Amino acid sequence: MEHIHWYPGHIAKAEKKLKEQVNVVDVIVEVLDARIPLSSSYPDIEKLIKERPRLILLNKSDLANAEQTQNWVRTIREKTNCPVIATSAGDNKDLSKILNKVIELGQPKIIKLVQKGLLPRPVRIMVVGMPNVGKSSIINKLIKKTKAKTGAKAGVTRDQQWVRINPKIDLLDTPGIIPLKQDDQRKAYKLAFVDSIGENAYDVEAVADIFIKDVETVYPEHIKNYYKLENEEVTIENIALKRNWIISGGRPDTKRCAQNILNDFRSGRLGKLTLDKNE
Ligand SMILES: Nc1nc2c(ncn2[C@@H]2O[C@H](COP(=O)(O)OP(=O)(O)OP(=O)(O)O)[C@@H](O)[C@H]2O)c(=O)[nH]1
Ligand SMILES: [Mg+2]
Repeated sequence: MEHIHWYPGHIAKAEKKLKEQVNVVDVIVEVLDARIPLSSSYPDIEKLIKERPRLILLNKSDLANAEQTQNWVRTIREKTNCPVIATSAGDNKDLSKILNKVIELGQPKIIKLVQKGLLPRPVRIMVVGMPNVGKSSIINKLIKKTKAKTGAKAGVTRDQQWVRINPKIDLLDTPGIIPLKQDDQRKAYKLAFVDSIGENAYDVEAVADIFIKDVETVYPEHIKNYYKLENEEVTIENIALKRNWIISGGRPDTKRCAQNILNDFRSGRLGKLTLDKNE
């Protein structure tokens, strides 16, 4: 398997900034990608956020398998003891749930302040998560304006300030980016599937190759049926030939095909697929 690698310098910088942000908030809203709830999570999150209360969102649930999302909500809730909500950017029904939960999670801190003789204040929250999981979209939803920049590519957000989203909640308007670690290549591949890793860190054909194999494992025949393969083996070459994507010499255009397959998945055209198995 070809290695996916990125720059350690960026990781150290991201970690330092995240620590500074965490220091000034009471409650953390951790955003995971519902299609890969495990691979988009960070094993050391509790240490990273210094054991602050945490609300976990399984975002992009509109792109994930609904039944699997419900299973994952339950599993993660049991495993972490944190509240977990499935969300999607295009749906506002989850907004009041998110607001109520963060107020509830922040209460013990505010009560403590009051016991110390200080005045009560709004709960301070921030959104954290890996690149491209939908942090800015969630912040926009909380602020109710399209103020924080959203973008299709990884690593779009910069600079920060507080935004009062209601009398009880202050939001840090810049999300915390959880650094990717290089030690788990299986995870790295899954993060590449959902476009959480910049494309210069990997070979698109290698990633698409693992992608179709993973999908066939979790959803047998899905790739085969979607790309209308018959008796051919499920490979990028065969999909390219089927689509008539040919380069000079009659060879399949595997590069174009690989990019297209990943785009089909990322846009949801390929269907609602959850690629982390919940066992
Ligand atoms: N289908 C779907 N798309 C979403 C959802 N949330 C975000 N997106 C899209 O995913 C892409 C990334 O969303 P952002 O909100 O910019 O993600 P981010 O975590 O802030 O990304 P970075 O700032 O790059 O780390 C954008 O194209 C969004 O429109 C969702 O729930 N469902
Ligand atoms: Mg962003």
